Amino acid sequence: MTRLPEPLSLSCADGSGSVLSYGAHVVSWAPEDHEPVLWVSSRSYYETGRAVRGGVPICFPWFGPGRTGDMDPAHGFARITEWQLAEQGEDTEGHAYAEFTLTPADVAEHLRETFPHEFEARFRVTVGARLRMALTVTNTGTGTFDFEEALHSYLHVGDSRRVSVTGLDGVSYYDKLAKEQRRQSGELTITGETDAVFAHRGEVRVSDPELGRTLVITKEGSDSTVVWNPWADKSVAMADFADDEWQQMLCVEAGNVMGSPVRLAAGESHILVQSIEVQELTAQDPAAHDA
Ligand code: TA6
Repeated sequence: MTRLPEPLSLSCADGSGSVLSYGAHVVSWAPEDHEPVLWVSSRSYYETGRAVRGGVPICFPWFGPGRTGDMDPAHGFARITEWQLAEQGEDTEGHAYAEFTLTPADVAEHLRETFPHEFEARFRVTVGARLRMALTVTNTGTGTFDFEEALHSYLHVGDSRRVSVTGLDGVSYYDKLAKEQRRQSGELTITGETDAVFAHRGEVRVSDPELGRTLVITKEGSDSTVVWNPWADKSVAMADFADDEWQQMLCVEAGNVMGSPVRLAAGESHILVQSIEVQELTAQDPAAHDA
């Protein structure tokens, strides 16, 4: 295993961030004059062959163990493969961006065999007052293939026990812990290990009374919203996760996973976008929860 090089810095007047070419993995972002919005574990590995624990891992071409339940590595090979930096610079709105590509030629042969299709994945990250991430997958072959994908965003929160997640009221979800379908009622609060895949295309708001802010997560081209917090026991079981760090993070992921894979015929493309903005906490946001 080799230690990863320093990430590429992206900075402009309204915000700054950084991204590794390894996994095209965004590892930091904050609007100007704000606390970091993305979280990375103090115990994260920074070496080839392992995923960085935090930021925004790109899950592709499958999610978790895949729909067969036996795929390896977890969440696919994209986040543990070196992507090619295609371009970087400032866009017409003065925001800093970088764009990476991944094709089968970049993937280790033993991993390439797990997904025997011709594709190009292109990931563009744009930082400013808003973080915008766009993952475009193109079928460059002659057949049709299905894939799963997710932008597995680790958000930095002041205390996960006090946040309130809105935008999911009435939405059906699969509870991966209880292994059953359920329906969300009202705001979602974190009161234990939480691992839920919502059939959901809209906006999610994470109100954080500890940090006095609301994170607004919007998306395009996504039928699945995943919410994950490992809570105490699972954090202790993960070597790359300090025991109490579950209190400072919450994953809200935009994707197309499990029952909602993407199908591409030859020559077709699909784009998945997740954007994150920071707003001050308002009186309309749910009240704080006692920790
Ligand atoms: O997105 C939630 C999840 O699928 C959880 O089940 C948990 O496994 C998490 O991803 C982290 O996965 P990782 O492979 O990065 O440890």
